[in-house]
Amino acid sequence: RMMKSKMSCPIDIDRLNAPLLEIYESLIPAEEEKAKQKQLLTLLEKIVSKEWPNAKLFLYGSCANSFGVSKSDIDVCLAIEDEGIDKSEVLLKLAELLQSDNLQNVQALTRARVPIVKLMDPVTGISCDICINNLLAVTNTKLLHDYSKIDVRLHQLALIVKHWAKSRGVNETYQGTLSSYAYVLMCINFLQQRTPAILPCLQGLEATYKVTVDDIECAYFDQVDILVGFGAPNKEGIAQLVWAFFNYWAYCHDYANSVISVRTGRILSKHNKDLTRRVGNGRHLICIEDPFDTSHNLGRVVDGNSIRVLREEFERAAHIMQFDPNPCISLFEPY
Ligand code: 3AT
Ligand code: MG
Repeated sequence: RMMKSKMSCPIDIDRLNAPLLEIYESLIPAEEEKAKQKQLLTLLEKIVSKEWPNAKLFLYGSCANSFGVSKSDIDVCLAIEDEGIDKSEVLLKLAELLQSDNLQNVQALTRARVPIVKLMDPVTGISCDICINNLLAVTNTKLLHDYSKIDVRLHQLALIVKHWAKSRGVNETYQGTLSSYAYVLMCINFLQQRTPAILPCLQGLEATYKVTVDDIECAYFDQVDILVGFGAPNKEGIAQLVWAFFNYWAYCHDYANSVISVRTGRILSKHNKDLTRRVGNGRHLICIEDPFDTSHNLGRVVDGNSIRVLREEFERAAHIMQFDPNPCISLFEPY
């Protein structure tokens, strides 16, 4: 594999700003979709409170972290008193209640890695996954949302990268490629690394928000309103950033030795991390540290075959951004 880290950005790259922004705008969900999500959440709250009066429902994932595109499913977390509950029993009971309230395609997946109930609401047409007490996901959702308020280029880059990943079939964790969550973390870390930096490291600043979830202390600076404008000294446009993002992952990233770390705002060396010692799975072909659960590598799903697929896709994208006369079409061509 040729290392082309010295590849320089095409001088006319800014011609792609307008068409990329047009694609970005088209990905943003309409206001009425938000209203429908609210409507479904209200219905679910009504159903749940009858059986579990003290339970709470939280939205998490792309419907709450701001990185949702139109027609996304929604992710809901049922927070319920932990003492002596059996998650499978709760899920089965929940499925029964949903079914009798006319929700469609209700399915309890009690043996999944993250056990959930799936459903489709025939009134709004929205599909939904409900998990139980996954409050770490609710907390990382807030972190991502807070990052998104600092500089709009994160929102632009992440929606474009997610759209690329979905179009190219590399957003499928069950096939060994990366989750949307992993791609957004890659975008955040990438913007933390620009010079001058476009994003700060929120976990490196004085903590204004602190919660302990599953024995993990989650703390960071969340008064992001005062950080708006942080990235202003950096004048890079979206086209240059998309070019640089793919160029980085195609030719510059040291897959064997580096860990992407939003927590520190840096790229760490694998040798200073416990990731390599984690039992049960020796493969760490790409390392993306979870910002709170730092023993968790979001790249652990990637195997010997899918790393090749991923890297070929990064190279394809970098090549298109460098040479293709019409990158905004080729980049998102279905695979
Ligand atoms: P889509 O728009 O649905 O593709 P999403 O942001 O909802 O993107 P996912 O469906 O991949 O992302 O995941 C839903 C949320 O679950 C995102 C994140 O808060 C949490 N999450 C996902 N994967 C992990 C993980 N491996 N570790 C911790 N939290 C995770
Ligand atoms: Mg989702």
